[in-house]
Amino acid sequence: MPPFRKVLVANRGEIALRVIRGCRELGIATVAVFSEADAEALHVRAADEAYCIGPAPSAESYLRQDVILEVARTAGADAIHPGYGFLSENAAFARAVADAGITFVGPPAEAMEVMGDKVSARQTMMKAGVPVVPGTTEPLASVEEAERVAAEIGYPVMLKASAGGGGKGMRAVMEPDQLAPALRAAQSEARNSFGDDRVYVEKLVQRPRHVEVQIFSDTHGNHLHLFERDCSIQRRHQKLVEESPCPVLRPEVRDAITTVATRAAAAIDYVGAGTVEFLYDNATEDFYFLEMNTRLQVEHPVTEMVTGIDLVHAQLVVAAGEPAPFRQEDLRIHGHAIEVRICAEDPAENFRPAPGTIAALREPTGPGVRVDAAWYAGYEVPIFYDPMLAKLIVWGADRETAVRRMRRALAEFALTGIRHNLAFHRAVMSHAPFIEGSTVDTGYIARHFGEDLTLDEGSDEHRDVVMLAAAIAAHEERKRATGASGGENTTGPGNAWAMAGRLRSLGRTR
Ligand code: MV4
Repeated sequence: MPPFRKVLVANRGEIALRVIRGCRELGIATVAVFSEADAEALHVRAADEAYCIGPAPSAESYLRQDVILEVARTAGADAIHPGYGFLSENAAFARAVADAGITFVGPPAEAMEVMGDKVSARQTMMKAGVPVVPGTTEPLASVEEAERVAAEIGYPVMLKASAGGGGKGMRAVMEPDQLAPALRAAQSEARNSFGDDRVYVEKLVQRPRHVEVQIFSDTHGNHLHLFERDCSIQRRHQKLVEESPCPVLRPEVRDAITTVATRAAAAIDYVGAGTVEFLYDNATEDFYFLEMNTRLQVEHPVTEMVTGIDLVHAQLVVAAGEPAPFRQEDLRIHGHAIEVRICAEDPAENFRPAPGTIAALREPTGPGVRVDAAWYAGYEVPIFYDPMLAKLIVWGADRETAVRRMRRALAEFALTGIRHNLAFHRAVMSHAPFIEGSTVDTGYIARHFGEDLTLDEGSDEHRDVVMLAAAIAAHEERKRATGASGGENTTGPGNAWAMAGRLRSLGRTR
């Protein structure tokens, strides 16, 4: 018996398609919503029903709570799955959905509110015995107070905006005479960015990893975890590479951090899939609560690959009031998984978003490879939304195998017509410090690729060769599909690979 008869997926792109697939596998009918810019999107084609909810800008479509609720009523949806981003952590929307007698596939609105406010999140965690970075939660009232508190904590310290997020309004202060100017700078940035200049101070965790724990709770008081993910490779606070398990976590530390994460879930009567984020100190093995995300995350496939659990199936089952479809004692980490986020960004232009139309596309497949994407040759990448188009996830019996497999999959990937960051990911997967793994921390990209990371796309001959082969293959496939005349198919897909090999060898002889 499916957990629901019909589910509206209030999202777009790869996550909308991923949720639609999960529903279909459980025998649940699906309703897609789309903006005018997404009329030709794959998630629209994949759903059983689809409704246009407004013009391209998110504020006029994917964030229009009233319109989405109206579609849910009209279509007779029993539940709404929000995906990530958009309305996924909007407490008012979660309440409005429940008030309409429709199930919101996610946590209670109260849990979103507690975790949505940095101060209440920190206070709730401290009460629950979850380690937080030593420092204050109350905003600093004066430079004198800042100097006193910083001296108590001990330098170096980190100034943070109370209304902040994603690194805005943050200043590291290495010694006392830098504090006053740094405080003024942090307050000014916070005022300009959030209209709120409150700033507090914490002990600086130097060269931290971003380690997060996948948690999963049901309405029967079960608060479970599905181990951790290391998401330290970020650029301007945007994750680019994620992996599980974290390459340096010892079993005792894994037990401690996952126990603390499930304690955090229990403390707020959590329900559904969530993530507790920590700063992990490479030097001391200490970890400190950063924030809790009350939604399914972009990088959830990494956890699915090492645990064998389908997190969307589990979300739907638990949202229907059933117990979690797995027990903690049955969960294990099997092997190692890595995910890279493929974005329509121009590496030669400091990775600014670079939409366009996909000309040819060849996704890698083969053992241990998964691509979560909602694109096709001819797809016009809209300018209105996040530039992340797809995720390439690989699984291997151990980390070395997973890295080798990621290199193989990235080499097979062909994507022409738009600028993208595949070359960056290929560089990381061939980069000794990443392969060795123990020195990776949140400063990895800045340290090895420079603050303003740009790559010379043209330097990747191999990519061009594979692109050429894929474009020829796509041309041949179109010719065959249209029944165009032409002798023996001499450059079909298989031959394109052979051609790529020949061209590659030419490349090597140059
Ligand atoms: C820190 C920190 C070091 N020490 N707090 C960045 C954004 C926000 N989520 C918290 N962040 C940090 N807080 C203390 N006390 C270093 C960072 C940080 C970071 C954290 C996680 C992932 C990527 C990061 C990149 C730069 C800085």
